[in-house]
Amino acid sequence: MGKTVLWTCLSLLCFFSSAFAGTITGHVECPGARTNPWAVVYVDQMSGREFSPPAEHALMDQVAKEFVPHVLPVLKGTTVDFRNSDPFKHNVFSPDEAADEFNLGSWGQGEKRSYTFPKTGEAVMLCDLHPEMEGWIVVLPTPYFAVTDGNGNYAIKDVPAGAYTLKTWHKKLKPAEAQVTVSESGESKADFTLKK
Ligand SMILES: [Cu+2]
Repeated sequence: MGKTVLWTCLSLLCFFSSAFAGTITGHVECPGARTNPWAVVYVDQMSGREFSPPAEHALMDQVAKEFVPHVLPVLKGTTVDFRNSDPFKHNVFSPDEAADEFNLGSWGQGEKRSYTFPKTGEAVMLCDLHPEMEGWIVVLPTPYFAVTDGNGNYAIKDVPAGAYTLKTWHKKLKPAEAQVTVSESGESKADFTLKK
């Protein structure tokens, strides 16, 4: 088989895999949220499918005594870089099981330390130098997830066609779920109203 044939096959494969993928969009209503509610919407475990974590690291920054972004969803096995962008020291630790109750230590401006999240679950990120700081890493079973924007809207792109359970995560509100069917083209919709 010549190179041209191989490239044609690869191109067709790319074409079909993108053709049979859709977008899930919707709105998440969060009682009490006046700005971005920072809700996560994700496709739950797909039967018989395991996903390789991305080679590229995710980033959680520390800027003006805040974890940025406030909520970072990642696929299980993803390595997150924790960067300090402030001109003073920060620490990162988590009391949660999903982060193996780590304490990464303290470091100065421009430096970063990394951690690979081995299991699904939520983990709060805290800084023992600034008790007001709080961020969240949400470790998920599939790469199909999104965080709500400032209006509570979300869009999960490139989801392969199929029927799935969609779930929500919010730091204070109860999880909700919905069944969704992604067609071979176009958009599926799922709105949620979360409860306390
Ligand atoms: Cu700090």
